[in-house]
Amino acid sequence: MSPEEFNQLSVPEAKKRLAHCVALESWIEALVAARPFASLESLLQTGDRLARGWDGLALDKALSAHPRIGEKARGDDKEASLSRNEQGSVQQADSELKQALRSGNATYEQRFGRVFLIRAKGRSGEEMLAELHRRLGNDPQSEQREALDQLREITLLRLRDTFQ
Ligand code: 2AL
Repeated sequence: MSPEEFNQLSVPEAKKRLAHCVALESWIEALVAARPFASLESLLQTGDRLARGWDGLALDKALSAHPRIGEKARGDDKEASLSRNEQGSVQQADSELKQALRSGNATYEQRFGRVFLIRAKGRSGEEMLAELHRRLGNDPQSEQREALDQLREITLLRLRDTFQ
């Protein structure tokens, strides 16, 4: 789809086309309401600006759509297949790395009360494990900020891919 096509869609249809980017109805609605877009760059910029307004509540809501790192997303919907693709590098990982991720995920969830979120695309399993260990040292406030940044990166990558 091109930005021009996106501009022309009905509101419900335009919302449907963005549904896989993030499980946050308010972000999708605001981006659809901000049409028309003169270019892909301005669309992405608006998506990014709107995502910078997310808070902890938004993070908890959006996490429902992100399986743990190392846990294969089930289902045949678009989000599950995007997630499998993003996490491709860990799906090939050896069992030692997978076990280390499982145990790190459990420690993280105990410490912060939510699933560890990281932009997986472009990162190896080892890199994600190192990030997981580093972020376990964060205080809750800095960690929430990092997780929100990662959610924004994942969403913007998915948004960009929607328009190619
Ligand atoms: C994910 C996911 O499914 N895709 C991605 O980039 N990160 N999950 C996660 N827990 O970080």
